[in-house]
Amino acid sequence: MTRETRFGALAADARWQAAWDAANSFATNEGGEKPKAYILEMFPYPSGRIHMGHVRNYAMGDVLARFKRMTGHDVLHPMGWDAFGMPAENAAMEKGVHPGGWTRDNIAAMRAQLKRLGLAIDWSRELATCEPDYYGQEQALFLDMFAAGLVARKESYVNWDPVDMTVLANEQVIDGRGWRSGALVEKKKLSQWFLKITDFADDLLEGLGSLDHWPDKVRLMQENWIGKSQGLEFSFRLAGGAPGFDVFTTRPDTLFGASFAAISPDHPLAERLAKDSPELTAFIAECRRQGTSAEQLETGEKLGFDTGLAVEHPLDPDWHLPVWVVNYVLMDYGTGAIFGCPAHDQRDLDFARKYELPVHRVISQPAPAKAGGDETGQVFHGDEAYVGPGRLVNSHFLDGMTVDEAKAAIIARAEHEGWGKGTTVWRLRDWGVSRQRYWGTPIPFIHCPACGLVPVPKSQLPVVLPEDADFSVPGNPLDRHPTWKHVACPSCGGEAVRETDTLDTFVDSSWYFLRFASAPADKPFDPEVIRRWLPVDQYIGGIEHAILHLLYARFWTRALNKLGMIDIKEPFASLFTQGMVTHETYSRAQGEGLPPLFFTPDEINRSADGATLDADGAPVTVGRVIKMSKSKKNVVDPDAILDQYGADAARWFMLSDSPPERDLPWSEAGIEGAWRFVQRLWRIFGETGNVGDGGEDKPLARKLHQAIAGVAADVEALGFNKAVAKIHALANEIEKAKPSATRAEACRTLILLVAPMMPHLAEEAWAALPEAQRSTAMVADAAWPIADPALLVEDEVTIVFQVNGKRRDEELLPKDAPREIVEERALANTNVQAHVAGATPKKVIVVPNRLVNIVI
Ligand code: ANZ
Ligand code: ZN
Repeated sequence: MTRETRFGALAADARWQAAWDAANSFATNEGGEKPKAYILEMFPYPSGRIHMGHVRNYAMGDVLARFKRMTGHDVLHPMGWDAFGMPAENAAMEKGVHPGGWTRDNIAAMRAQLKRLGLAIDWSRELATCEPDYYGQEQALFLDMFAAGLVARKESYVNWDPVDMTVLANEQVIDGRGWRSGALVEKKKLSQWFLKITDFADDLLEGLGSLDHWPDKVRLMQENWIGKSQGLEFSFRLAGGAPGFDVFTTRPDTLFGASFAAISPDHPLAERLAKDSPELTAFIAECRRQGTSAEQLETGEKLGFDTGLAVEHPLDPDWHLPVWVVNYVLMDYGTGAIFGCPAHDQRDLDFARKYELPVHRVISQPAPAKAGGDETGQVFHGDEAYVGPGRLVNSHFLDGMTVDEAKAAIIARAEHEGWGKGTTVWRLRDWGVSRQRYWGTPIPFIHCPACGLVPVPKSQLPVVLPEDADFSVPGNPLDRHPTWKHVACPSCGGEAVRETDTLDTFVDSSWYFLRFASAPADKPFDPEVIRRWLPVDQYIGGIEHAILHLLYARFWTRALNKLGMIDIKEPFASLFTQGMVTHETYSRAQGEGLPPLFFTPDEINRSADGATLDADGAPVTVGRVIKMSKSKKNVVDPDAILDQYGADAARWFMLSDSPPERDLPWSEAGIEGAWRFVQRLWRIFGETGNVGDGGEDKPLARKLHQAIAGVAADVEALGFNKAVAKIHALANEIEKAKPSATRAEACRTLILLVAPMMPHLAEEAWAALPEAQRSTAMVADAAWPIADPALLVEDEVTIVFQVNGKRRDEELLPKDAPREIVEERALANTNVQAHVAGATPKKVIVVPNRLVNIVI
């Protein structure tokens, strides 16, 4: 092969992608003997086109997968599609296309784009969750979970999105609005399917402790989401002695600071009282119209309705507290009722100030140092609740205790006197998986008027979605389909109807990593095969999945473990959350009341002092560097970049500039730089035959072997930008060095070092090597070079010479040289002598391998 002087990236990309395909290079070695490495990036939603965030995510995973192959692992590196969900159905409603056709077209387009990146993926394992061979097995698992008591059907208030006409999970309600439609969410009572994730609350919490290779931030977010709270549950009696209601508190220590009791608008007592009170009925309706997200309740306006009832304080029956119905008390947490202690709870304080209720301090507050003693006065001032530590005050027998001591004392007393008990409550709710949508996994149940709820027999799976559905009106097309839901009852044969709810798409992504490892036709997976591949060794994805997806996948893994289908409990041994790809924005104001008009980076001419629009040459406003998003038009299309620079430059840039967990600001200069470096490497690789006078170059050999070890360690730790820096440094050293056998060897080895990151360039350079210098036909199958340990240690070190603690010079000396020699060299140094000026040193301090300090 004659060697081009420039690397032709586009031709090389196509050539090697075809070669890997033809050789089946990245097929998983099922029954292999080597250690396994399961490398997984979160699978994409097939929205239509890949974006730079995908490129970054998949480039990272790919480097690791290729590196693992080179370092002697059987690698599983699959790809698939999280293919159910609303956007397909919206496209159906807006454009009249079928969700299935839309989705499959998108998959084809995105697959082609991903292939252009040259990913080392075992495409034979590709799956799409919208295909019956996948969701049918999910239905089978759902039935297994039902049989094991992990599925429940419950009446419950749900978040109803009136635009999408579907139920939303709490986490899909953002600021009281549907996450997708932006419509104000309403509360509605419906019979829903639930997965009993709360059965595993304790275990999911405890398991976090074992996830040493997960970011602390993600573990903390999960911990908060699970939300274990320990406290006291006790009952209030209505004044006069009639039975009242139970409350839950995490701060029983503040009981003497109570100033009211509050119940949720959904509390049975509120509903009972509302029967005789139109005002209360109206108030409750108003509360239901409001959002229910935690954030909204924390910061939104506090609303209350005084019922006129009162309860007895449990420690003093003559002390009566008014009972209010309050919007920030949720029915589905604790008992749906609280006592309010405004001095030490911000929500209660906001509420008390608004409705002019008493505010009593019961925890002393350390005063600022200059003001002297702690604040202990009973009347609490200001609008900021004190939630910090302190000793109990104004609290009878609790006075002087710490918060923890007082909690224990109250719980002991309540249990002794029989009016309350210590309890644990969880923030985690059972997972409502019902969606009133077409484009999802049909829930495999049948409602029979005679037999009730009947599971679809496994022999009748999959329950396949009907192709002909009508999307012309909102609502659930399955529900109004003329024939699909009408079936014979599997149990009595009578007329019955199918369940028309489909599963939340988070169910689809809760087990796909198992199906990648093993996908038999007749069952969800083969446990034997799973045993080999799971857990996933490295999972890589966005921080936006820190809570839900990861928690649900951890739950499914536990559920399947409980069913005896798998041995593990944690699906992802190591998790990495990568940063976003960002870009500045370009816009022009369009006048009052109108949103600004945004422009894409290619419509812009950017210079050091601003930016102009190519079309009219007039300036545009340069905005902040933010996540690339279609709405702000600050996107760079991966295809255009691949057309211009090829895959390797794009990959290299994605890996080089920022630590992978941080945001990566896209820049023209950055991709240009990557492109130039590709060409520079190509020239260096052309030097593999240039041995010059043939001699050995020890310093270069040392640099080379340090790079081999260093790049390996960095890639292993996902420190890609550091690995990139080391490769740059080695390239510089090679260019500086005179031709030699060592240099030729370094050029050859450098091909291997860049191979995981720039696989096309590496293949092209490898192929140009003489046969004898190639261990394998393709770099994709080559082994990572072995670093010579003897060359990893420096045998010379720089020793700093000081006189009276001031640095005067330095010299290169043999490592671990004897003290006398180091001292002698220091005293003989001319710069040192100039400062010693003939004086006799009082002392000579030698720090081995570091410095000599001459004290005169
Ligand atoms: C009295 C009190 C005094 C409280 C005080 C806090 C501070 P976490 O930690 O999140 O579990 N609470 C209990 N049930 C509630 C419900 N259904 N809706 C809204 N709030 C509820 O929160 C527990 C605290 O939140 C409980 O402790 C209760 O207020 C409130 F100085 O009781 B506390
Ligand atoms: Zn029946």
